[in-house]
Amino acid sequence: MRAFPAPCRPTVNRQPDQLFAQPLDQVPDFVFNEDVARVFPDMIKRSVPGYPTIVENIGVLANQFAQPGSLLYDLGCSLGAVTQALRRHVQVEGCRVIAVDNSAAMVERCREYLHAQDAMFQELLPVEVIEADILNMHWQPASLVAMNFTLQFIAPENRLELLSRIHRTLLPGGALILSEKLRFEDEQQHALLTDLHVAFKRANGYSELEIAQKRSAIENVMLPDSLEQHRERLHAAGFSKVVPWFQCLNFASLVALP
Ligand code: GEK
Repeated sequence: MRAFPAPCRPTVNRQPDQLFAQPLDQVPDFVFNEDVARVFPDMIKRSVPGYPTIVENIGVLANQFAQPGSLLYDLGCSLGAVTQALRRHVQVEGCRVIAVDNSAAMVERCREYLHAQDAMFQELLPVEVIEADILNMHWQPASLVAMNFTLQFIAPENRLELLSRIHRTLLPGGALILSEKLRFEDEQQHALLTDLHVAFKRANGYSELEIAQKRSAIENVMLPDSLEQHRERLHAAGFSKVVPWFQCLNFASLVALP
């Protein structure tokens, strides 16, 4: 069996996210720089409801779609959490992973963590970590593409073209796994789930100041769509079937079949 036991994962940096804890005169737009990369595991776990469940199950789902000798993409890999889940769960012969991110700080740490795994365990899926813009990269045929909370950072006018490109890259029988923060067309539903998400962050130790400053940093950078928009666009990109498999508050994950 290729998977390795969870308690033996290499220690991932667990520095607490305090990036917005002090009042800022002007809150700059959010960027995935070295400061963010340093606290990212703590930040994403305390900000995205269901994140650990989604990541782990992307590995489980991927094992259903991965084909022998094929390529698996982790697009917007950050520190490689999804790639590590692929390594834990995909047991199909001859697969390899390409993990892509355009943040140099993320890519550097991602490589460090994955190399540490390579040194500790044998027979892990081979991984290549590439620093590139997913809007401008060389594609190879793949049986699985995972985009875990990445599409929301792509300019809306580029999203359809990117999904069409992914559709063309997928082998028959493959899949795209797409996780995103959602907005809701029904105002009441949107307000309720937004309030509940704020409660989630508060319960995870973020102060009102941190929540407000982070919202202001991210609002021009991360632009969520509704589930209806995702469905329509995925169909327009050529996907025949769109199946939501997870939702927690305003965060969801879909499987799209070519
Ligand atoms: C996880 N998937 O832990 N090209 C490449 N990377 C990009 C681009 C782009 N054009 N735009 C943004 N990114 C990860 C979490 S985080 C989500 C993904 C979040 C990268 C960006 O640098 C960042 O690392 C990632 O997409 C989004 O499962 O922080 O909410």
